[in-house]
Amino acid sequence: MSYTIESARSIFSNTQVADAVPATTAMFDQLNIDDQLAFLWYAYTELGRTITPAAPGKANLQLMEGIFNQIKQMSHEEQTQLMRDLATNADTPISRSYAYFGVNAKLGFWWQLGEWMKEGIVAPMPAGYQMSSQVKAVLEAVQKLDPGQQITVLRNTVVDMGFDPASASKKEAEVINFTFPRTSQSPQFTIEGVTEPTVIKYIEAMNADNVEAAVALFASNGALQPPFQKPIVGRPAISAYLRDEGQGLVMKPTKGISETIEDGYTQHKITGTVETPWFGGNVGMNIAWRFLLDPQGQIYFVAIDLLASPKELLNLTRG
Ligand code: EQ3
Repeated sequence: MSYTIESARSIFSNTQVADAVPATTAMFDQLNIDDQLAFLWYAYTELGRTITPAAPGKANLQLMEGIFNQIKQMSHEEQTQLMRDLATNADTPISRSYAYFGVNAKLGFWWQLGEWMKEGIVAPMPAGYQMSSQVKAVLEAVQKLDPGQQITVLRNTVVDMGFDPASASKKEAEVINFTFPRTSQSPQFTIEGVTEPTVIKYIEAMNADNVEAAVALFASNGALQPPFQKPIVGRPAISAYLRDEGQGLVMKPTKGISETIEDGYTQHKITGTVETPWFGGNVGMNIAWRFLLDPQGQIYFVAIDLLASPKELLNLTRG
């Protein structure tokens, strides 16, 4: 039997992923625009407290200085309109620039606006604002999630903002990417039950921000499937994706299982936690990597899943 990317997606198919994340994001999408912005404010005032203060980085924020200067010169009404425009994907110059930010630049942009809202430099939440019952319902849904799932909901909302006329034609050079310098050495890890060198080299490369080394482990037609997304196929696309979203992550896999299947293919499921540079050790996301290696030991497919519960870290059966 030979594999297709589509058939590879169902290896270890009994893995329980955090479906509550897309469900809660869908609830958020139903809110009207002012309720969306209010929800984000309240969610952020709770979750934002655990953001590592150094995370956005002065050098990174400088990349957006031009836009920040424009925003600071706007009236509060104009600033509020800007935030609405971003959230409604309206076609405005700033909304277009935003679409060319990498994911972490988008988060950093909002982080700065949030700080300025606290200081009154950017329009704060109106005094006397009364939360609608819809906002309350989404906040309650978010409170039920584990912290790794909560920050994923928050991140998804920010990623979907801005006006992007042709995302497919985005060139890597045009994207503003943040970098997260590592303050400590690469984390040490041992994966109980897995000795496959490709898997170990992948984690080592990612923990050292060595995207080139990580991408070289993929077959030329290989694919990487991020949580709740479709597979990204081919080395150039995987490389662009990892440069944008894979930087500064600390991956701590702990357990796994390896199996030889047909025609020399092997499959490996490993579980553990992943930390983003935004929250550092304050939030450990429960993650599974499902690898399918071809007979040459190259990565034909890897799915990264955000798990439904910590119990899923122990689910290493084939399913
Ligand atoms: C200003 C305010 C508060 C109000 C305004 O009305 C609207 C908004 C939007 C506001 C601001 C909100 C802010 C500042 C929100 C900030 C949220 C942050 C910093 C969230 C960060 C989340 C990061 C996450 C969930 C990262 C997850 C990464 C993972 C799971 C990576 C996994 C990977 C692995 C393990 C691999 O092996 C390779 C690929 C991949 C990258 C997928």
